[in-house]
This record gives sequence, structure tokens and C-alpha cells, in this order.
Amino acid sequence: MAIPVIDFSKLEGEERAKALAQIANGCEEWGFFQLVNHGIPVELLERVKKVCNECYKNRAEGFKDSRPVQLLDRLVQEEEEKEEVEKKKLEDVDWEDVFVLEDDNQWSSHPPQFKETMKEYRAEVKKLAEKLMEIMDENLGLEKGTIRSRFTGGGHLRPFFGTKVSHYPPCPRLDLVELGLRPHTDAGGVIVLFQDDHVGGLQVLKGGEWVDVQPLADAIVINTGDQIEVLSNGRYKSAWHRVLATSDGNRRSIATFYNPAAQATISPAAEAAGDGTGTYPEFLFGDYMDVYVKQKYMTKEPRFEAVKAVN
Ligand SMILES: O=C(O)CCC(=O)C(=O)O
Ligand SMILES: [Fe+2]
Repeated sequence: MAIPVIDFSKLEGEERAKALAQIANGCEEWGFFQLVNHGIPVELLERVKKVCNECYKNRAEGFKDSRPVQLLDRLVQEEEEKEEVEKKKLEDVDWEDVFVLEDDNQWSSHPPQFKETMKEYRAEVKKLAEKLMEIMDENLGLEKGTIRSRFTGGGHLRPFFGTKVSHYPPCPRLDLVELGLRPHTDAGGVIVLFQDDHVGGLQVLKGGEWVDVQPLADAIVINTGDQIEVLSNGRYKSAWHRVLATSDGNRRSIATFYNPAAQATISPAAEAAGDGTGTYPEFLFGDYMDVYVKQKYMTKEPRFEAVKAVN
């Protein structure tokens, strides 16, 4: 079983209907799919890889003092001190080093090309995400622009647009730390992921089984978050995913989140409700995020319940 790989350029030609159907299937059956010929220049992707790899190098020293490394060191030390060890694993850490880029936060100046390259990349990703939202509108039978409009309070609010640059360094004790990132569904809207083309580890839960999101050179992975599930009234379920830690690889991943504005009101879009299965509340996305930050690694249903209680 492999997640769908879709040729995005086919949307422009005679095979448009087929491409639309493939995307609908990816959204309905998987919550994850990969795009090839997505329109982001490969030459730009090459530059993104390069500047992010450089950035990781500059951050390597800092990772040595990070929480996961400290916790693992402590556990290993405890192991050595005790004779009889019942193996305890570290289950509440992610073996990763991350930072987030937004339009108005501080960005690294090393390497010197980092800022301009990532700015260019984010502009391309934004275009792609907005195109995808229109395709989802079309597939859901919604008027063009509905999802974007809901995310932005009818165009008055600025959507959240953040890029999480992650590095998953090799983990020396996979017997004690198994995960680079614990299982979760994403809180927001449309996620555009440029993952490592060699080192795998990302997996999606499908029918009770973890399925690899196979590394594919120059492809872009798309997944949908909890807000698309709500807007589509359960037709597009946000999928559980996780990242396995590895003992010998350095995995790079750049995930960009196109989410509603904090003040945007989210609720199922009536037209999408046709064959929807959900009963979702109406809430402010910011209120949802307040719940999410405390419950990220838990099931989503209690989050909807909790946010209902806020209103
Ligand atoms: O690193 C990855 O491939 C996935 C990251 C992810 O799922 C997230 O940041 O929410
Ligand atoms: Fe995620």
C-alpha cells in the first residue's frame, strides 16, 4: 500500500477530470497524497535543500543541549547506575530539532541565501496551497473561494502561514526513543510538505496500519488538517501521522501550514454536508488552537467537544 502520487500538471489539460478525481480520492481515502509536476521549480527546491542543510549544521551544537538529548542522557545514566533495569522508554519526546518561519518573525542569516530562498519558496507554496483549496472547493461542490474565504473571515483576516523547518538527527538509542515525531493529526488547513528525498520515516495511519509516505525526489506531499475535516463535514478526515526516528540518517522536512486566521469562524460548509458524516461545532480557530496545544497527541474528538464548551 502506498499513498497516491498525482501529476498536478494534468489539471491543466484534457485529463483534468481524472486529476480532480484523484485528488478527491486522496482527500477522502487518505488525507495525504503526493504531487509531482506541482509547479514549484525543481531548481528552487534544490536551493531550499541546500540552505536548510546548512542551517542544520549551524544548529547541531544546540541540539546537543536540547530536551530530547538531555532526557535520553539521563535515562541512559539511570540505566547504568541500576543493576536490574526494567527498560523504560522515552515516550513523551520528539527526536527532532525545529524552527518556524512566519512573515514577521526572526529568520536565520546563515547561510546568507537562507532568507531570500525561503521567502521565494514560501511564496510558491502559498500559491500551491491556495490552488489546492480551490480544487477542494470544486470537489466538495462549494463555490470557488469558499475555503479561503472561511479561513480569512471573508477576506478581512490574515490566514496563519507558517513553515516548520525540521531536522531529525540520528538517534543513538532507538530502543529507548522510537519516534522523531509522535502520532498526531494537524490542527489547521492545508499542509504542504517538502520531505527528504532519501531518508524516510513519515508514516500515515490507514485502516489501522502505518503506511510509509515513500520519499520521492522533488515531489510535494499534501495533507489536510482538522479544519478541512470540519469544513467538509467529515468528508475529508485529517489523518494520523508520525515520524519514526532513525539510527543513521539525517532527515530533513519542511512543512508549511496554511491555517485559518485565529479570529476566523470555522464550521461545516452547508453545501459540503451532502454525504458528510460529522457533527462538528462552530468555533473560532484561535479557541481550537488553545485546546490543540494541550492535546496535540490525543484523539481529535475531545478537542471538538472542548471547543464547543468554550462557546
Ligand atoms: O516531518 C514531517 O515529515 C512531518 C511533520 C509533521 O507532521 C508536522 O510538523 O506536523
Ligand atoms: Fe503533522
